[in-house]
Amino acid sequence: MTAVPLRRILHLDMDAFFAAVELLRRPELKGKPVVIGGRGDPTRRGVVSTATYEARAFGVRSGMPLRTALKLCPTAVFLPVDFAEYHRYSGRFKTVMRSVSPQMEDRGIDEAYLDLTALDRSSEAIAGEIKDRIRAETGLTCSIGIAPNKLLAKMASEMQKPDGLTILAPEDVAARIGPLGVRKVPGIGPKTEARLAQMGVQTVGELAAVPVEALVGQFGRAYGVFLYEAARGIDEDPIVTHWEPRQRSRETTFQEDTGDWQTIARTIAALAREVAEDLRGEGYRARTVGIKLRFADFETHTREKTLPAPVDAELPIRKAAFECLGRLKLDRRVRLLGVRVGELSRADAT
Ligand code: TTP
Ligand code: MG
Repeated sequence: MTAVPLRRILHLDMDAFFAAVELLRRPELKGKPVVIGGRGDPTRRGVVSTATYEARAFGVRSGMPLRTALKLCPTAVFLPVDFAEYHRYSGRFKTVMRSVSPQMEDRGIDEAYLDLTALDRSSEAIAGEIKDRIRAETGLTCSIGIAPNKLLAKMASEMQKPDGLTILAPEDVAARIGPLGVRKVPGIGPKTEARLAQMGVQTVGELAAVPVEALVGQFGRAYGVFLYEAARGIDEDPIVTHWEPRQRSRETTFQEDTGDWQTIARTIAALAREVAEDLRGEGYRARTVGIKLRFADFETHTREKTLPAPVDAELPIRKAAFECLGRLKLDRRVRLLGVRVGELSRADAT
């Protein structure tokens, strides 16, 4: 058996995010119950996106109808959702995180993971710096959890909201998560909670006492094993630093400049095939195909074609590349050729 290296994962979650952003431009509302949702009119249809902690004290929760929130807290101020503004702030706190380590996993508008394993500063120092810089650059607070994996880090960031910092050392895990209700485990929702309750299981510690066979029998193999491991704080999910590429290209510089049409044609075909393989390997399709051609004197030309529909097959990409090539006058020796595809979309998107 190979030893799994101990990781250090940080999870950051912004506090009352949409509401906190709204308070930045309406500081007079600080300390008051404020509810963000829909068009901000509680007499019309819409649900609560989030609420300040003052409004939560009245029982207001994300996802409930605005009307219900109004009944629970008639004195609350209701404001409409302004996604564009929240996205701007989301970009800012993630820029701070990425500057600490590029090993960041974006988990949506108000949370992200960061892999600290390779950093040689203490968890406290890193968390302190991130909090200070986010506060300085946005005026917002966040809660941070640091633990040996993503599952535990996310549970830790919830433990001391708002403006919290919770560091779970491996030896503390059982004692810290055992007493929590099973709903505190990311991946356990209300239905699983209810089924576990029927089995007499309310806490993570009680879940950890259930044999894996019993969980697999109840919930199926994949989810049963997930529950078994989660109850022990086991999670090997890696950080996924995925980002959506906008284009893919391949190019090649000839060892010697060439004026030979056969060589140029063969090269374009080979580059088109490589680009198509890249696309399929990464699960994307492209809507545009272009070529780049640099002559021996470094004069560089590009041509691009937009396809009627996104493609990831070699043939349409090669055809389009040759069409582009046909639109260039090959009157000098060529130094470099490239094929580029753009306007990428996920191949699995409909
Ligand atoms: P959360 O992080 O769940 O909530 P929060 O940031 O408002 O509060 P907390 O301090 O407890 O983290 O969600 C982040 C944002 O996502 C939240 O501000 C609004 C939005 N959201 C919805 O629009 N609908 C929902 O049901 C939830 C849960 C969140
Ligand atoms: Mg949040």
